[in-house]
Amino acid sequence: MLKEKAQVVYNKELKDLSKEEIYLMLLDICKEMSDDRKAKYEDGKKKLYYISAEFLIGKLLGNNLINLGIYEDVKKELKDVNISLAEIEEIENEPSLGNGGLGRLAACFLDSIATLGLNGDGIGLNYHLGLFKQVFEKNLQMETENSWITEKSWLRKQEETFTVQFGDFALKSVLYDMDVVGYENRVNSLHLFDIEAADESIVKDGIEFDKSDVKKNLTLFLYPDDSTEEGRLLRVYQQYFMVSCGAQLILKQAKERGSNLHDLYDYVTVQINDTHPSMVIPELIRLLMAEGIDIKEAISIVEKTCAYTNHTILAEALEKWPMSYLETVAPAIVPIIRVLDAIKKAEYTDPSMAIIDDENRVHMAHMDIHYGYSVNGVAYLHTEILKNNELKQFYDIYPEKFNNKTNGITFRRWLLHCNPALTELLDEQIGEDYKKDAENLKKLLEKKDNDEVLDRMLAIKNQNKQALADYVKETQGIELNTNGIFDIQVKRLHEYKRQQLNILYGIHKYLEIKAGKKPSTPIVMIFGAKAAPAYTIAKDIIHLILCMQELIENDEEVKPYLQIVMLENYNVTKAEMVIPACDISEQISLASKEASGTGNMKFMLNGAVTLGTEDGANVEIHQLVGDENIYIFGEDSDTVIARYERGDYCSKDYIEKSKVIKEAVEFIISDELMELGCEENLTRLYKELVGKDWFMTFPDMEDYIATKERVFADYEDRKAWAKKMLVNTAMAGFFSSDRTIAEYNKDIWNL
Ligand code: 26V
Repeated sequence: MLKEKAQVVYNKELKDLSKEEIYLMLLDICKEMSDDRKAKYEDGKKKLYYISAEFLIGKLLGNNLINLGIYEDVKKELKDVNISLAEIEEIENEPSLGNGGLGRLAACFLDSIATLGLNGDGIGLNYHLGLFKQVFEKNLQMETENSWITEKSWLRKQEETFTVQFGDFALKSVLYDMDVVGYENRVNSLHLFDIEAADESIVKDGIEFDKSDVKKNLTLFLYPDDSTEEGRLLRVYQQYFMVSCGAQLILKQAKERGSNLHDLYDYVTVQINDTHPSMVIPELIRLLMAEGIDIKEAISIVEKTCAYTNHTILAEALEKWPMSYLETVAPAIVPIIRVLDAIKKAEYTDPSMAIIDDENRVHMAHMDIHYGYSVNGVAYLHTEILKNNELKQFYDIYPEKFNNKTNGITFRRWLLHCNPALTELLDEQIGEDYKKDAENLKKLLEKKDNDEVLDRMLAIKNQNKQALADYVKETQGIELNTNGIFDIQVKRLHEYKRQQLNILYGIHKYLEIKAGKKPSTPIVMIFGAKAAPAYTIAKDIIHLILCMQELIENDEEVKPYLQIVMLENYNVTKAEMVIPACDISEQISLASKEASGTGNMKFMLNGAVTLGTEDGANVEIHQLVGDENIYIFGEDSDTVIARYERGDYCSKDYIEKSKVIKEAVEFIISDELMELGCEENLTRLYKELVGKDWFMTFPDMEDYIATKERVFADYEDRKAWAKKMLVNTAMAGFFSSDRTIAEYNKDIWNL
């Protein structure tokens, strides 16, 4: 196939093409094949629109080749002329359209929607620079722009344009579509809206730019810094632009499928991914009114069309926009929001349920819950906390709206693509039907006492560790000790995720080794995390990790036993390297705070054993694998929630009570670290932990240390460890996003 194409396109032999030429040729082949597939599938009557500020899709070439069913053929044809497909895949820039779990979930969902043959598209924005690129300088995180769009890419420019009217001006949209290729199934679209005049040249110095120049900056960055009013306004401009374009597209397509708009809910369902797209509710109402439908009917149509997913209980992450912002950005929907608010205020007097509060702020989640037909959390525990605590007042009046949809991940990317060796072993041992129905992974349990299978699982893990080590050596010049146990925490940096707890353990271990107590197996602690540019304490935690990395790197006494390494610019591409190489998956959030987590599922699938709190989807992992195959520590969510309610947490009490905690915390401001790091940052972090510690690092710390010692001791028995690995992989089927999407469809979308 490639040979002929090389002749036609470049008039060259395949072996003589450059990597770039091969990449572009494969891009074309994929597009042609997905066009053929698109023509084969019917649209049906009802269509889902998954609307989201983020789609963290990762590189697409490998994934699309797999889903088109030609990955192995292409790989072989290239190998025959001595070209590695992996090297071709490296050419592609990773799209920078997301931040973390929320955006990656949206990407996994699109893959599963198409794979299950459902008619459902994504709607989002085409950020030119997306999320910043992280670079380390002097042990500090610096941010630079991440320009990812190339002349030829997966983006396909469409003819369709819409106009969005803001308060003082209007902007015309440009639409780019990307194909979403299902695994041996239909092809859907990800619609990414943009503006023609987006101007990357206004970005100066790192990621600084004029936040007020909306006509040029609207689609430059994902989550522009919101520490200033102009930054916050820009976020609202982005959100309104996204939902207005989306709503216009939705209505246009619904009419094309035969809707008269009075019956919109028979033709359309809109899944609102967190609150960033919440303005789609009043915008749809507005557009229906513009079509001659009266407001009462328009509201009742939209109420049956929109469904909302909540992804966090953190108060600071639940969006509340001042009414004045909406008056500036989207004055046309302000009167509608006032009506929506008035209707509910007349019915419910509880001020905690108001859409517009007494400070004249609009609570986006409240609007979603009142006017959506479904509200779901993303893991069992999370949904329970929403129902019984955070959103209890809403659950009391709308119990029928609340439902749980435990998150999932696509096995195409997180097993088939990232771990071909494990995939091959599975194919050989249990057949390939797990690829279509992930529950079949359970067949692997029958091999639990098969020494050959266990040895091969260990060998594959070692091979993946070596591959990661090679990559880290090449990209960061650091040599990982592949004889060590790889203990990994990769995720956005946030205090509730408690990277600080992990690095305090690192300090504790360092001090122990210094005092002569050496671990039998070397410990390789790996971190990867970006901190929001304005999140000072998160950046200080990165600083501490990097200082510890440097301290140990230069300490020949400690280095053979302990390594601390922070990967620069952690992203989907790096995740695909890191996850298959992991022995211990750190999922140590403060119980009740991590809505679900999805990294935990990826690690489990790839045979890592979880060390975690009873939080988010860890609870379900625990249930599936049993006590023997997971390490649970720390206080449970009820205890934590009760302590927040009492408001009597005092970190000093814990620090003073425990020698190990005190020594580790004091080390943050030790001479050794002050010499390597910035006094200001280290002191600030120290004071934060000693004086406040809002996310309660210390009540769990002694248990964390003790549990980790147990993990390391158990790791010494490799055969027993391999069994834990096997059980984790075998039981991961539940976390396939195909299962999650089938549930969304059955309970919410009814496509
Ligand atoms: C947003 C913000 C924004 C402002 C300041 C602090 C802050 C903290 C957290 C967030 C998170 C927003 C929503 C989100 O990304 N949630 C994640 O969604 C994943 C997919 O459902 C889930 O696995 C993660 O547990 C959850 O944190």
